[in-house]
Amino acid sequence: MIDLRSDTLTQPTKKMREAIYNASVGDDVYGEDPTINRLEELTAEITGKEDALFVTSGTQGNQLAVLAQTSPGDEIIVEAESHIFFYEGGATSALAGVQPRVVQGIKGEMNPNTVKSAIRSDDIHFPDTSLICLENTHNRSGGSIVSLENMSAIYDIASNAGIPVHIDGARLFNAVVASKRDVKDFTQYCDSVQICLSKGLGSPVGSLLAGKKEVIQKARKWRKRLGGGMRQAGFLAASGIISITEMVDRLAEDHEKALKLADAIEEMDKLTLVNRPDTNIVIVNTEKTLQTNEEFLSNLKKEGLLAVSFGEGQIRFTTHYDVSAEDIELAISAIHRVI
Ligand code: TLP
Repeated sequence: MIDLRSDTLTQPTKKMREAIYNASVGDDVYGEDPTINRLEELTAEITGKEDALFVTSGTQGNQLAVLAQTSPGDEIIVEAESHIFFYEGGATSALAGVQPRVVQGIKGEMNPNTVKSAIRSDDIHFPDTSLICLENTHNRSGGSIVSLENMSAIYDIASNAGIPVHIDGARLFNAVVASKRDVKDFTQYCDSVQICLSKGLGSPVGSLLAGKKEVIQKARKWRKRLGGGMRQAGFLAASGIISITEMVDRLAEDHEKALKLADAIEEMDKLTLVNRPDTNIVIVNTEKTLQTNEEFLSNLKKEGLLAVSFGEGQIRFTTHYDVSAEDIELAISAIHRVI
């Protein structure tokens, strides 16, 4: 079975398994796990931030960023298709007690002027705008890269208003590799950033939240409150260190595989490419096949290919470490048979 449902499906590499086996560990709630400490230091260094925190998942990292930088009753600005708004079970409201102010973007980019006018003025009727969230790459826009120009313009507006900016950088390294830039070129335009180790970077578990010391200190307390204070979790961090030191450059291969798939789909009469992939996600409109998503996915499965529904009439294919260039050829043949 060729599994293009998500890049979360990667299995840890042999080197990761060895590092996990050999990791030196300690009780991280006491701050005594040397492998976690190393991973957090490394992340702070790479992102140019004062401190970093190892967390269980991307969702936890995003939610800790919200919890650490807002108060109940505040408003946060989020893009309409962002993971924080779309896929995190309403957690910003359920946990932090903030309400989302939704701005529709184009390919994940919010218009800076729209963001500016969404910031609340000082009025007794209004909530306080306390955080602006960006997502890069932007998942529901097909892994599109939010440009540095867009980030910089929003960050300027936010800074002038005294509002912090958080990046959901679950796939920030994909943006870094595809645009041949440095991580700090992106993270200079935020106050906190969440990066997933368990997507294209191949680790089994874990994300990192980086930011100012005081923000990370608050996030650490919130992580504990939420039961996320893990003990000898250096076993997981050991794999994470391999992810950020050895698995980044190879993301370019995932991008090539996505382009190859997109090129083939573009030639198919009954399918329409929703996006030319910037990175590793290909979204396809299947309406002309007259198959429901359920039918289309089940027919793909019969042909040995897995994908996911991305709204009725749309299917997402995500490339990753565990699919080879030959698998992409097989996937293309499977799609041909289904349409
Ligand atoms: N995305 C998953 C699903 O939840 C949709 C996927 O398969 O793409 N931010 C972004 C941009 C993400 O895409 C995801 C996961 C997360 C945050 C959450 O990460 P986890 O799953 O570790 O909580």
